[in-house]
Amino acid sequence: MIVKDRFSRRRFITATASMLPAASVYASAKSMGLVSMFGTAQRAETTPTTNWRDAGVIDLSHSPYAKLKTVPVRAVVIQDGFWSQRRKTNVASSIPSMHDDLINHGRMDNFKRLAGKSSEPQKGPVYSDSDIYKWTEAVGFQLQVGDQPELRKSTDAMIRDVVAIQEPSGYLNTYYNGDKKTLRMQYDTQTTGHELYNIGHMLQGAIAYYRATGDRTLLDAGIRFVDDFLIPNYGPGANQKAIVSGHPEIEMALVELSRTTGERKYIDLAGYILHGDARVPLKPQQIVYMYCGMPFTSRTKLEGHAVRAMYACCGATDYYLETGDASYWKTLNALWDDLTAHQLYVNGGVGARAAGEAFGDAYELPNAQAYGESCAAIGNMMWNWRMLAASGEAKFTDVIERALYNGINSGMSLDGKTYCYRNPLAFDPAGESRDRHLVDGKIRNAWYDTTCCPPNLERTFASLSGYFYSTSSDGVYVHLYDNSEMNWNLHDGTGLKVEQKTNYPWSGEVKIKVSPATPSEFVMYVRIPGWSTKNTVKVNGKEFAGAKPGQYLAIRRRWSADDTIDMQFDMTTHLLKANPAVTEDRGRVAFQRGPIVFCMEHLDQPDHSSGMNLAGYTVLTDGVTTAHFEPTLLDGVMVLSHPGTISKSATDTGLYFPASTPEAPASPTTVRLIPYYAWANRDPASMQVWIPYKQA
Ligand code: FUB
Ligand code: ZN
Repeated sequence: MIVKDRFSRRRFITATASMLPAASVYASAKSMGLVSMFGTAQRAETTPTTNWRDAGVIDLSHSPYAKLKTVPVRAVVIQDGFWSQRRKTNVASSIPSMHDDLINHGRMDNFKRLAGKSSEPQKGPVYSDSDIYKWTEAVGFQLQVGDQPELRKSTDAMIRDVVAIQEPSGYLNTYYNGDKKTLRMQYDTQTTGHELYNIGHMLQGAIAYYRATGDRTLLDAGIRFVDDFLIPNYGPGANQKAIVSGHPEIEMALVELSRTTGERKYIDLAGYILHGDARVPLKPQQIVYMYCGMPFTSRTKLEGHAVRAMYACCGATDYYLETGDASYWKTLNALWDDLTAHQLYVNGGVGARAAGEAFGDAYELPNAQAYGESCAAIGNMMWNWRMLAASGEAKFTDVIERALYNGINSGMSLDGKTYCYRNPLAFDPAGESRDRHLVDGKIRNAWYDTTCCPPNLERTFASLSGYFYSTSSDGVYVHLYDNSEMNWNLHDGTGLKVEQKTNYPWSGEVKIKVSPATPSEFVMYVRIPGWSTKNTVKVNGKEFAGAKPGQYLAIRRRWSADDTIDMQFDMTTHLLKANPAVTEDRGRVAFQRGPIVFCMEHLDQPDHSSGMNLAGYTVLTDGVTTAHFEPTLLDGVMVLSHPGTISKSATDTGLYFPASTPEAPASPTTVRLIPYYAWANRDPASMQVWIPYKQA
């Protein structure tokens, strides 16, 4: 049943409510399925909303089960330091070049054609509309930190072209038109067609843009889709058609829509979708792959398509943050344990298998074959951000940091113009035939027809300042470290400035200045990273005890202007081993210094011209790693040097030979490592994160 009337059902109910007795309105609502969906006629239950300028990356201001509240993206200015270059490049290069790529690949023509403004055919896959919406979200976050009139003008024009094709029913999608119109929201389409995935991204883009500008044009179109098209026709009611999200995304968007509008019904709808509706005929493998279609709370492990699973976990955590449903929290923690015990790459990436872009079995973490899609690492960070908000526990921030500095940061080239779709942990440019994401042996490309990752990276970097801090009922949490200034307030309204001075992640020294508008007692929760084994923390020059790796250190006192916290984290380079069940990492180590995971690129090795490939290198675990900063290399990176050996090239032995054959002597060498995020920014070269070792 699809509503075709020009007069929407929402407006019908609103209009008739003033004319009819309550019982008649209830009967009208019941006939539309609203009663069965929500238990009572559409509830007028609303929660207070936040001023659009004051909402964070997600708005947890009124979320009853959020221990931590988000701080607006605009309240934190990231100054010159590690992230500033990336963020400048994002706005100067990535967002504009992606705009041109989206236009050149027909993503806006898809909308214009339906408005009679283009004669180009439909281009791109079923999820192409989401490319525009994710890019709009990146723009929205960017405009939250400062107006850019030209960018605003061109985005406004795109938004006008998008909303122009919304049908009177509220439906909006460029793909399911013409001879495909009859396929709309069919069960087969729901599983593969991404209609609700597109709308989820539209809502997220619309909300970010609204929080930047106060402009509701796109937001109102998203609301019309949900209120006029979706809710009246789809849901659990006997006269409604069931929903399966196909690619989770709509769930978290609906919860954010509820936070933005104060309308409870969107949370209920998210809950219904997360629960799954048994009326949709699904095969067991679809339920695994799509990570939806059965009660979320019945999940026991991460499996199926990695981005789908991560987005489902985001939606489920959002649902928990609003409802406090304990069965969700239990499931989410079990899944998180599965993530960190079995599925997480050392670079914070997830999703081992190219086939189905999927999670593998426990400990199935291949290196060269790793899929590690940029979107999956971003989904991982977004999920952990929500888990952190629910709990205040630093173990979630450790995962955010691991993903952000490594498996996400690697996704965008240093010049911001090309992107990794996959983020493998070993690479051989000669492997092109095996990898559909390589073009001319290059893993970074400006455009993919499935271009989900580039705008996802752009929205992440544009919103980064919103991840630095949270507030709680008793103070402020400091999650991430970089030169920055926050101007926000405590929950009691006291203005608060927090300034950071640091050379993190290259150095472990962080100086924080805390300046409340008036002297106040509260807690500064400073994060002690899990990798930092020895730590010192001083408050106004005096040692403050109790810092433990992987925890927030609570510093409660009466703070007054210019109070200081000085922290020194332990930047010893760690050689990590993996659980022996990770077969590809057996006999190998990875290097991590601070939050940065390192890798070898062949072209950095002193002997790289001698014809040996990376497989010939070994590091000596009793050797001492030295770190030195190279300001002109790869935009300025710390380079590690570690004693090792290099053996004969592979061609010097046969494929197989008796184990009793004496090993050919290996020559001493120094292995040079660069940060993993910076790999593949020069000529194509072999790369490896996990390196064979010899233990003394
Ligand atoms: O299906 C939409 C997006 O395309 C997914 O999230 C990515 O994994 C890619 O397949
Ligand atoms: Zn992607």
